[in-house]
Order: sequence, then C-alpha cells, then structure tokens
Amino acid sequence: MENQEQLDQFQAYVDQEMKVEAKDWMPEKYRNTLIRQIAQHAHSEVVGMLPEANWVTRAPSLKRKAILLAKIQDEGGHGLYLYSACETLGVDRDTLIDELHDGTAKYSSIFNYPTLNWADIGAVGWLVDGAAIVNQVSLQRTSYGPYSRAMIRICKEESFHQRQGYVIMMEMAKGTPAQKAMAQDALNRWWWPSLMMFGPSDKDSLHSQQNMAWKIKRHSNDELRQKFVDMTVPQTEYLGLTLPDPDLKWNAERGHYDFGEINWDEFWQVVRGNGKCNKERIAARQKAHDEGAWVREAALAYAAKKRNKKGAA
Ligand code: BYC
Repeated sequence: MENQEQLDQFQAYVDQEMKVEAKDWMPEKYRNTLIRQIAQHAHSEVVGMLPEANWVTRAPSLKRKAILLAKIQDEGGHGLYLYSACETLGVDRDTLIDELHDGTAKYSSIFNYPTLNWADIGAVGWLVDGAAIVNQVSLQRTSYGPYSRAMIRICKEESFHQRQGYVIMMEMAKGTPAQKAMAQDALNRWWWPSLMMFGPSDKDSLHSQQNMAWKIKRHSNDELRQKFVDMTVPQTEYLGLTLPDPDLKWNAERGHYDFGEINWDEFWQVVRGNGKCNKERIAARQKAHDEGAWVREAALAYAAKKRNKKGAA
C-alpha cells in the first residue's frame, strides 16, 4: 500500500532531477502511466513502418530505396528499444502486442493516414519525423531512466530520418511544376495530422498535469506543437511551398506563429479507430505477427538447445 510519505519522497526525488530506475520504488500510477505511454510509443514505431513500407518497391531509384529501407529498419529498432524499456516496468511483450492487436492500446494517430505517392514519403520524413523529434528531444530528459536512454539513442537516428524527408521535398519542390505540385499536395494532406501528433490541447489533456509533475513529460502538448510550427514555417518558405492554414501568421508580441484551429473531431475519430487506415494497419500487424510465429519458435528452440548443451557440459 502506498502512503503519503512515500509519495512525497518520490516527488522530492524526481524534483532533484534524479532518474528513476527499474528496481526503484515508484507509485503504481507512475508505473502504469509509463507502461501506457512507452507501449503506445513502441507500437507507433512498428505501425509507423507500414505507410513507408508501401513505397519501398516503388522508390524512384536504387539510392532512394536503400535510404528508405535503412530508415524503416531503424523504426523497427526503435520499437525494440521501447518494448524493452517497457518490459523493465514488469509487463511482458506478448501482453503489449496482444493489446495492440485487440485495440486496447493506442498508437500515434498519424499512421492511420495513407501514403498516396512518393511525395508523401518526403512529407512523412520531414513533418512526421520532424514532429516526433520535437517530442522526443524533450523526452530525453524524462524521469524514467530506461525510457530516457532509449530516447537519446532514438533521437540521433530521427535526425537522419527528418533530413532524408526534407531532401526528398527539396528535390521535388525545386523540380518540374508537376513535382512541385505533388510536394504541395503532400504538404496539404500531412500538415494538420502532423500537428495532431502532439495530442489534445492542454485543456483537454488527461495525463499532462500529473505527468509533468512527475517529469515524465517535460513540456505540454501545446508547447511542443508551437515549437514545431515555429520551426517548420521557415523550412516551408525555403521550399517555396505554402502551409495550408490561412490563419498562420507571425505574432510579434508572443514571439511565435499563430495558427488555425485543429479539427479535433477528426483527431478523436482517428484515435477511436475510425481513421482511413486503422483497420488496415492492425490487420497488417496481426498478419506479420502470425507469419513470424515460426521465427519466435525457432529462437526459443535454439535457446533451449544452447541451455541443454551448457547443462550437459
Ligand atoms: N495519437 O492526456 P493526453 C515516429 C491519447 S513514432 C493517438 O495528452 P499523454 C515514427 C493519449 O494516449 C512517434 N492517441 O496523453 C515512427 C490518451 O489516451 P489514453 C510516436 C493519442 O500521454 C515510424 C489521450 O489521447 N511518439 O515518430 O499525456 C515512422 C489523452 O491525451 C495521441 C510517441 O508516441 C495521438 N497523437 O500525451 C516515422 C511519443 N495523442 O492512453 C515516425 C510518446 C494523445 O488515456 N508519447 N493520444 O487512452 C507522448 O509523448 C505522449 O503520450 C503524447 C500524449 C504527447 C502523444
């Protein structure tokens, strides 16, 4: 049973910027909210492989195909670090995967939008990985040690991902009028969903207040969203493209860009499973899991064989 003294001591510990480690005492609510967030993050990495995988066989050159493959492999690796970080909290990976497949666990709304053409791969790298970096740089300082260390490693790779997307956008935006139109169209479709990645506005965020007090989150959803907007506007201007928001304008008083209202109805619809690709994504993950059963069985059999050999020796 938790008592107030333990909770106060825990709060004082995180207030000193000390990292909480797997074997340390922690409030059950702290443990559970971390399992929820890290699992959602891990699921996002592996589901996030799907929209990009859609273009591996249709990449416009061998070089682009190799780069895209490397990026998608990185995402699988991120999923691995994050599932491992989550397991340190006492939950096993099979349970987490089951929760993804049965719809109990969430993953980022962004991956329920389709990648319709090659320009989308540029927009995803630039905007989706760009938004992910803004969120994850802040999570490098999260109070749970294993999550923080996973984030440090992941952020290094994400910078390359964002860059490869921006390079695709640069080539298309500076290419033929048809290529530029494709880049603009991709930007139009990915801009608002990218802003939704940061979660509901602060006033509607369920977990922010407690999670910021525990230093799991270091900045609020709206603060990070604003940071992303401010960073992306000059990048868009450099491309010669236009963000699809008539209300976007510099606010000298605030020192930030003002931007239009997000369609929260669309956000919640997608989060609740009614986006364009929710069903397709889960079906693809379930199929990959089923088809990978023999690999898991073979790995277990090999481990048992090694253990037996060691025992005999
Ligand atoms: N999508 O109280 P709130 C990548 C849910 S992968 C879906 O503000 P919190 C990449 C939220 O879970 C990067 N659901 O929550 C990979 C909660 O529901 P529950 C993924 C969302 O946790 C491959 C409810 O709404 N990054 O970059 O304080 C290729 C209320 O929200 C979303 C991460 O996962 C959403 N967008 O804050 C390319 C970052 N937003 O659980 C790229 C880690 C909110 O109560 N996660 N919800 O039923 C976080 O930083 C935080 O969890 C969030 C939300 C900022 C997302």
